[in-house]
Amino acid sequence: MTRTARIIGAPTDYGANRRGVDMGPSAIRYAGLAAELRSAGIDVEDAGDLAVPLADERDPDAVEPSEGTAKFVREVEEVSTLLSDAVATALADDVTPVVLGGDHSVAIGSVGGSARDADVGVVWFDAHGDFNTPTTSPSGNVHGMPLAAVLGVGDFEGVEWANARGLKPENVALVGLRDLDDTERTVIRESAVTAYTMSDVDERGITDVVDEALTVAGDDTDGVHVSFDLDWLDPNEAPGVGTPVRGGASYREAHSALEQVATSGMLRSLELVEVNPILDQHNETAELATELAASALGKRIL
Ligand code: NNH
Ligand code: MN
Ligand code: MN
Ligand code: MN
Repeated sequence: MTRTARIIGAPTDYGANRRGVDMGPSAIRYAGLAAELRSAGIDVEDAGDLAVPLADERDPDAVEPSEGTAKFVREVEEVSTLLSDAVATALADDVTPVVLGGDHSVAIGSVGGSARDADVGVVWFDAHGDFNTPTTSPSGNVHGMPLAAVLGVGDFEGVEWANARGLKPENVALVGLRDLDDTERTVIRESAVTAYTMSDVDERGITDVVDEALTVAGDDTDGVHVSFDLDWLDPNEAPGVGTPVRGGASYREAHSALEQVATSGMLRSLELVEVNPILDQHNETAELATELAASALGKRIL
C-alpha cells in the first residue's frame, strides 16, 4: 500500500531566541517539498499551517515570573496543543504526519500527538541535547527544552500538556550531539535516554550509530518518531539555522541516516525543524530539508 504523508506546518518561533524560524514552513514548501515527496513514491496531502498566535502582537519581554525562565511558555503550550491534535488526527486517519517547524519547541506537540495512543520511540538528530528545563536553561528558550518536556524531567514533571503519554526515556536516542550546557549534560547522563555524540559518529560511522539508535527507539514500541533539527548538519551544508555549531553531519551522512530510517520500516511520524530563511543562503537549507524528508520516506536513487 502506498504511504500517504500529511504535511503540517507549525510556523512558530516562540521557543527560539530570534525571529525568522516561523517562516520555515513557507520556505520548505517553496523549496518543493510536495513534489520531492511524490518523487519518493508516496501520496501527499497538505493540511496547511496551524493557527499560531501572532508573534508581532506580543511583547517579547513579557515573561511571567511564575514561569521561571521558560519564555513564551503559554504560547508554546497553545501551539503544542494544536499540533498534538493535528498529529494524532493524522495517525488516526492512517497517514504519516510530516511536521514543519518552526523552532524545536514544536516537538512537544509532535511527540505528544504521536505518543498519545501508542508506545512510541524517538530518534533525535540534533547538535544540541534539548534537555534543559526552565531551571537549568541558560537562555530560557523552550527550543532547548522539548525532550525534557515530553519526558517530564524536572520542572516538567506532571505538566500534562507537555508530557508525552506513550514515551519512555529508554526508547529515546539522541544522535550527533556536539553542544551541551553543563547542567544539561548531567541531566542527560542521569536519564535513561541513549545519547550518541559526533565523536561516536566519528569512531563508529553513521550507519552503526543510527542502526543502534533505531534499535533503542524501536524496542517494544509501535513505531518511531524522528525529530530532525537541521542544525544537526554542519553549517556548511545547512547555514539557515539559528544556532549553528561547527563539526556537524555531512550531507551524505544525513541522507544515509534517513535512508536507514526508511529502510527500518519503523517511521511513524517525522518533523523537520529550525529552518530559518532569514539566515539561509538562497533557501538551500529549506531545499535540504525537502530532500531529507524524501529520504526518510523512502526515496531511493535506483
Ligand atoms: N542549549 C541551548 C539552550 O538551551 C541552545 C539550544 N538551541 C537549539 N537546540 N537550537 O536544538 O538555549
Ligand atoms: Mn533542537
Ligand atoms: Mn539544535
Ligand atoms: Mn540548490
